[in-house]
Amino acid sequence: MLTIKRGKKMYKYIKRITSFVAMFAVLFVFAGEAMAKKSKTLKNTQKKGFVRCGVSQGLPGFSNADASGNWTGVDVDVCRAVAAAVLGDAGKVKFTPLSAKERFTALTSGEIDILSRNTTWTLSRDADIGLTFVGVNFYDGQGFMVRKDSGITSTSQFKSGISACTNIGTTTELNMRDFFTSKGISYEPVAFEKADEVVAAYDAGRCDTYTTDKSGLAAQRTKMKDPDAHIVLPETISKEPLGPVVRQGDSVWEDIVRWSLNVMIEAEEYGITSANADSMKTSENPAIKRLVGAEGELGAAFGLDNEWSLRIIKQVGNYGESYKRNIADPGILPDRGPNQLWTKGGILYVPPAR
Ligand SMILES: N[C@@H](CCC(=O)N[C@@H](CS)C(=O)NCC(=O)O)C(=O)O
Repeated sequence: MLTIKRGKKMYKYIKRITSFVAMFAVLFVFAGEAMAKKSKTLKNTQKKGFVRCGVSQGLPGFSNADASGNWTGVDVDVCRAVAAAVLGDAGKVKFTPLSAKERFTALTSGEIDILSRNTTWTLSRDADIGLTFVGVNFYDGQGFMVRKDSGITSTSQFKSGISACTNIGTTTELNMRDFFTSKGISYEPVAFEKADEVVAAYDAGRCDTYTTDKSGLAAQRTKMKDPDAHIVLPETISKEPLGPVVRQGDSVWEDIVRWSLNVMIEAEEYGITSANADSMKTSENPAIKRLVGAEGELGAAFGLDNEWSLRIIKQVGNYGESYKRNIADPGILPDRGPNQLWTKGGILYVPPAR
């Protein structure tokens, strides 16, 4: 009797231990899988074979399509850099043109995976609406354009009753309100969703001033009937740090986009260009060797190979090359201003890729 009882107890004991072991084994496998799991966005991007990138509806120098639908610009280059890193080909990007008003919903709804469209990093955008800003690819500020023949050379000459053309769904609208309110000037906003409508309205004389990011003024001016008939006033009324944005919740994808941009900036800092990147593999400088994948394993943390950053530099170029090609050479903003490296008097400063 006693032996049977003892046997039953032992059986129960063994059963309990076995179920504990099984439970731990399952947990262990799940944890291991979770750690090895790639970013969901990265996985989907690799499955689709292209990066889904939201851009403007046409802003020369930043994101602009030519007659055959080829997109160029510094914002475009951020998406091309990610494509080079994760797909091996900077050309594998699908661009979705978006108005300022549409852009955030396109990202949060999953229509695009990167928003790279002259978008200002602000607290409420970063914190409130499911977005994460990954860095700054252009430091800007808001300005005003007027017709030369208005005789206005400074915003200090603005008077109540002034009409201002602008885009809806932008920080521009908000800054403009703050600016005029703080100066006690009553103004008439003339706002449109599409940037081309804003430019056309201003160009047709429907408002006294056109206000947006200074980069936007310089870019849109190229579309006007007589660009030389207008001036951009010297004052800058806001901070507009423009940068790429991703959806909240995929930190690996966020890191990939952040570091793709950082690689372009750091490559310029170390003098690595699309032309010399391969030869830099034998550099004496370990920081350079890491950036061109000849030392360290920087790609492993993202689930990428070790040549991801070399491909960015070879296929897209460093930040300076991108700026020159897209913004300086076409004469949009030849002077880099704050968008110069910190080592050359600007404020472009990225954490080290190591
Ligand atoms: N940086 C500001 C303004 C962005 C903006 O949309 N600006 C207009 C005026 S330059 C624009 O990009 N237009 C181009 C387009 O809509 O395609 C923001 O993030 O709200």
